[in-house]
Amino acid sequence: MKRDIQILTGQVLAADCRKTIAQATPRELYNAVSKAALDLAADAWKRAPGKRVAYLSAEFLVGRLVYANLLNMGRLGEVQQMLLDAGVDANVFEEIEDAALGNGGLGRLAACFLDSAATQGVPLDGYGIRYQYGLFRQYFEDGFQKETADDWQRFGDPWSVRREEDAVTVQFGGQAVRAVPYDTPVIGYGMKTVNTLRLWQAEPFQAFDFNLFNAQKYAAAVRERDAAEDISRVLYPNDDTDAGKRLRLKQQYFFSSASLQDMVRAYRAAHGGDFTHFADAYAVQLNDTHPTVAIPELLRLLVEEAGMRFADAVQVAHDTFAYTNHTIMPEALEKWDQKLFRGVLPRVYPYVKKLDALLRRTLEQRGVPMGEVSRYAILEDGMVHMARMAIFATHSTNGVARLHTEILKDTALHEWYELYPERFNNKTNGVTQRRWLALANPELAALLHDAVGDGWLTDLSQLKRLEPCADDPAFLARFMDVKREKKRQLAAYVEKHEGVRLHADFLLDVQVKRLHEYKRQLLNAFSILDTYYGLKEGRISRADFAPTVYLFGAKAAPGYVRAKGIIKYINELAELVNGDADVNGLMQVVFVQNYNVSYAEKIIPAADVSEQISTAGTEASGTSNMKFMLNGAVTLGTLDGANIEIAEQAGAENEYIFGARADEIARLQEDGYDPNAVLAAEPRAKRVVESLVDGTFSDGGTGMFRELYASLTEGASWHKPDHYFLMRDFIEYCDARLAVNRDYRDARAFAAKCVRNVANAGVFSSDRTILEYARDIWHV
Ligand code: KOT
Repeated sequence: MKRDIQILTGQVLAADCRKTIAQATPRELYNAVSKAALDLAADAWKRAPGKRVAYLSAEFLVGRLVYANLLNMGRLGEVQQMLLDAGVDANVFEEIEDAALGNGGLGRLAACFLDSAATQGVPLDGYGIRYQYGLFRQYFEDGFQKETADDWQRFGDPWSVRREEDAVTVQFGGQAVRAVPYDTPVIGYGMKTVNTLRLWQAEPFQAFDFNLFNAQKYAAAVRERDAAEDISRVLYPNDDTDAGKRLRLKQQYFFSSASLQDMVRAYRAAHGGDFTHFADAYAVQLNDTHPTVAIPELLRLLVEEAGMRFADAVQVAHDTFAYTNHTIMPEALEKWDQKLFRGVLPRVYPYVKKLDALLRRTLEQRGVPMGEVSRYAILEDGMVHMARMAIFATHSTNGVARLHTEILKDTALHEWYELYPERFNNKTNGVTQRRWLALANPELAALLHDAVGDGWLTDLSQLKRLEPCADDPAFLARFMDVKREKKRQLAAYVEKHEGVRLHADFLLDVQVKRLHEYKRQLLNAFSILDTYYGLKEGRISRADFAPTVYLFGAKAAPGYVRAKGIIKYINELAELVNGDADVNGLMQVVFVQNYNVSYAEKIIPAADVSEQISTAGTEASGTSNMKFMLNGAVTLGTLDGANIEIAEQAGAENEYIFGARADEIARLQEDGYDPNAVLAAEPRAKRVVESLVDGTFSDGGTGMFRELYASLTEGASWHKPDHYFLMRDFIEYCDARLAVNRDYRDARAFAAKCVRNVANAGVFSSDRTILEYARDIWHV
């Protein structure tokens, strides 16, 4: 019999705070509803027998769990009705902040995979770190980014269960810490499968030293505790770069070792002490190189605790592990100083050395010339090269979009592809339609329900049946109504949170993603400034121009000065444009603060245009591009990452593609590229770039704008001028943007393009991605 979540919630509230649903605070209600739901999921939260996948990731950017879990449990409507009956706003949980245990695409992908695996019945558990503080919260002060700590647990963490009995010990040189798992159920749609997200928290063995405390040496008394807790204190806020810091390596080993100990213990309990068939019980996926230290750790455990020979252990590791590469940015390829590594992990380092020696013997056997060995070696130039270890010691290396995998094979990892071509494979990323369509856009979901039914919730390819609707005026009218409503909702939210009245009747053009030079938010800003001048000076006809809101959301890594300079620049641009009555009816620039998963759920469904403008060959895949497509925005983008496959699926005539392709960029890098020649030949380009230094804008005396200017025109010690080719693509981008604007004026034709995007988004479900991993890599 279906139990009543209302009765359960009432019982929890009565027991915990002696209040009714109508009386409870949002936080009390959140905790009570979550606990009640957790209780209803308990029966389904059982480990099925058979091989399991462990997805090891330093980041799981799950966002807000309560609505998504209720949706998958089939309880969302019931809870909304319950709140309504009690006179409580159905959006009451909007106050509950996201669990932002990730930076961006890599962490959000892990969260989409959890949802898809549970929905598709793939036995996959996530393993990571229970950071006390997630990604910093961002606000603007005088247009500059400021950061504050993200204390996400202050609302409680009702979705997790602490499993004291499963704690393990992780040993660093002289320091031993306890790893305590907190388990969160991962509830598949329909609740047929409930998997587990197991996040480890670092704790001391002793809360404090009593003798020191009695001697009034308080700081010393809690030193051990602080040192242990520091390990899971905070998420490193870098996306696409690596810090190379001691504490970061400790984090990586902490969760890798704890997770493997967990698996080894379970294996031993089920199969005894013979570990030769470990790979039949577990497939372990390494989400980028962050958990790669798991490889020598498994070797150590197999040799020292299971008595296996090293060569046999290597075979087990090879069969167990697989590695996903998420970026070719050279600064993101992890390397650790050998001395640092050995100092932090003296018990593991010998197994790295043995792997390196085995690699060198293998290269010799395969006839690789001596002079080439240094390109492969794990231990080389005083560093431990993690990606090399990950490719050598696993059976699979995959890229995350077709172009990305081709670049890995042809250039970035070419030498490895020559050695092990059979290991390389592509798994184009995807996103979960439960969160990114059903939950974020119930209005569009209802329209789809009427047009093609609900099968798309677990089989997104069914959206293809929507294609004829692109020619149906009645359907297009309803689609446009939905867009209008989502813009209206977004405008209300933006007004509340930013104090800005967003034009809900304008074309909405959006770029939301981490702030990085290669993603080229600065190119976007330059083109907006060019449009501004064009409108003011009559080069662009005001009468023909569809009024546009340009919306940005992005966090910059706190130490990434250029990225912060770009944020300041865009905020200055916003002030100029929004403060000019002459263009107020035509343009608005808004940079929202603290862009995160929950903000994305509001912004993406309202967008008309999805800005995906990275330099071709730099964005491995992108995943927001897929979320926009699914919600019926057209892509204004370069042929980079998954944009290529998006244009292929939707038809290039339904997107706006511009700019140099990856091969041209590679050629320019080889043969030379001179942005100053573009500046000399193209006054419009010159004018917007000069705005960095000619007094148009102020960087508050920080020198940030002059440095950005120099990066474009002179380069720096570590790069040539304009190394992301903004000037190469500037005019083409402006032209493509004007083409979008022109086409938008035929509202119906534009809506038809949007609908064709929705209809062809089927392959970009993470359900498809996860089933490919299961079939080709994990064999489950
Ligand atoms: C690398 C090092 C540290 C932190 C994050 C990264 C990282 C993030 N590497 N790649 N990503 C993004 O991963 C997404 C999911 O595959 C891709 O869609 C996106 O293009 C990558 O930039």
